[in-house]
Amino acid sequence: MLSNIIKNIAAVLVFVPLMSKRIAVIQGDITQQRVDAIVNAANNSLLGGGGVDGAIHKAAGSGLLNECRQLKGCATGEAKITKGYNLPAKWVIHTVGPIWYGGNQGEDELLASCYRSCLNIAQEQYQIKTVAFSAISTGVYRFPVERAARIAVTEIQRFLEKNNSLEQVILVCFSKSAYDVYLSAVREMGER
Ligand code: AR6
Repeated sequence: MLSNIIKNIAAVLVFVPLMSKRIAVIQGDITQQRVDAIVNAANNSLLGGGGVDGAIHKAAGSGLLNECRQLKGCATGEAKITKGYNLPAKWVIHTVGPIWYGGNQGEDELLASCYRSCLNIAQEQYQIKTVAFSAISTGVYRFPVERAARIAVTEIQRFLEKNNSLEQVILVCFSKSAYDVYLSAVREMGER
């Protein structure tokens, strides 16, 4: 309980200085984010799993799984959208990141494609203004975190440069170590 309060205060303290920017990094639980859309790190079935996928399905309730069943899966690097059901977020964008096989199986391009697909869905189809991403592929799929963070920030920056409809993209990191890595990537690459 106390540790949760401390974590939330820490998240706010870190979040506030970055508020003026369109890319923010926070440490927290994506299921609790009050944004228009959250991005799930799903698998090809879209029928749930562990990690962030399991947490999102648990928090959203069975309506999410019912809608996911109609989608007939999703290819790696692509994305599909559903409603958010019991989540504070109105929408869930489900994307399937690549499994890391050492870097010679097109992993970088597939991960970049995940970010582009999600951002395209957000802006073209649903007029979403705020999107929170999980750290796609960096858990069970074992994508190296520093490399994943650079790809995420590069794609988000490229997109924001060309598109004005999205007001803010938040990178939600579960662990402090992931938070440090994604924040460094944002700072190193700087918002142009
Ligand atoms: N909020 C934010 N981030 C979280 C949360 C949460 N509640 N829970 C975990 N993470 P992973 P992947 C972080 O394994 O590597 C699933 O079974 C976690 O610490 O969830 O893309 C799917 O069904 C890590 O940094 O996703 C697939 O089979 C990040 O989310 C497979 O895992 C991603 O870790 C996808 O693997």
